[in-house]
Amino acid sequence: MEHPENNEEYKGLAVNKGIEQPSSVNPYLKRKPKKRLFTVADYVEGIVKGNITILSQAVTLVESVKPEHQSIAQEVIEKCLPYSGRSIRVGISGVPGAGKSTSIDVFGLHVLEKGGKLAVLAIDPSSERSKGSILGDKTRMEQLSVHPASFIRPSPSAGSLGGVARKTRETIILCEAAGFDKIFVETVGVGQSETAVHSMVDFFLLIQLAGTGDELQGIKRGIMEMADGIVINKADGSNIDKAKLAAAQFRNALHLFPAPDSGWTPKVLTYSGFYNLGVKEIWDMVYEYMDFVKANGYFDYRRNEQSKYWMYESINEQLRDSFYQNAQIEQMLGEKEQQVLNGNLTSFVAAKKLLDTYFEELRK
Ligand SMILES: Nc1nc2c(ncn2[C@@H]2O[C@H](COP(=O)(O)OP(=O)(O)O)[C@@H](O)[C@H]2O)c(=O)[nH]1
Ligand SMILES: [Mg+2]
Repeated sequence: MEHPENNEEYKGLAVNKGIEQPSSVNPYLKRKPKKRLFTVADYVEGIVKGNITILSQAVTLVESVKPEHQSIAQEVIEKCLPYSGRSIRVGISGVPGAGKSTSIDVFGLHVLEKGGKLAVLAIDPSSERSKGSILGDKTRMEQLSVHPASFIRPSPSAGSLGGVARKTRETIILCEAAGFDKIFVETVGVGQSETAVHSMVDFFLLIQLAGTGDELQGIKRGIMEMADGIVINKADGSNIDKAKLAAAQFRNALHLFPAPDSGWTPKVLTYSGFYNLGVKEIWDMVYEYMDFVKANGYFDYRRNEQSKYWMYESINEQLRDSFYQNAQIEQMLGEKEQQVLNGNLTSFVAAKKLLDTYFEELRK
């Protein structure tokens, strides 16, 4: 018996034979085609036409660690190169709280008054940990973030500073190809990231604060030497005199440094990002600098030097990756490290053994 419930003993109950259930997926429904991956040509065409969606997607590929994404990205970058380079690139640095985000908002609106398009990028080697401490707060870039001529992209979170910086530099190329003629690169004013930003911009703007009386302390000499302009923010309210004093101190300190290769004398200005005071003067300075270095040839010289620098950086990065990702090396590394720590091997010999093994592996 098919259904035991249909037994005589159960009165007033009849269970019918069931029917076959249709598949839960409608067989007549056409399967949605998989999201089509753009070809290199699609990306390049979209970027050159200024399509922001495609630009964003291409930047995502640049930031991706997947080899198949990287290979498309590299081709796209190469094809975009002829359309790139026609922009002014400004690095903006300052310690957290200096007012970078607030300032970039007003700086951005100021430079866009004359037309054109602005891309704001960032280099933040800590962003993986902090989930994007800079440019994370688009709220402080209230006006710029909704401006139709702006493109704001937080720092790629790629681990090593070198990797993050390379990706930002490649993103600059894509943005320029998409018609962005003004590029800001923001970075936190601590440590090595300034060097990275300096190596990809035409003008390096350092935002400083007044107030402690000995402003110059704690500012790394190297960072000051990189600056083409130093601007003291928050020169408003009762802080104006302190800001002016700080500016005088910076001017004096700058005299102690050797004259920069550009022949340009770095300027020190005070301003208030919050109250939008002195912002025009800052950008007059930047444009004056651009005219100056374009006239004396330093503009092209610096860009060429940067290209050279990035070639060597890329070689170093790829060699390092190839070495550390080698299976044999990965296996040996811990053991050699231990031997060095135990005093059984000198650092130099350990390194040599690892490198010898690596080169042998390559020959296989
Ligand atoms: N008084 C004054 N405060 C400012 C000025 N610019 C920024 N701030 C304040 O300083 C704090 C840090 O600013 P923010 O732009 O987030 O700095 P960031 O960390 O360098 O990006 C915020 O509370 C701002 O409101 C300014 O020009 N004057
Ligand atoms: Mg900020």
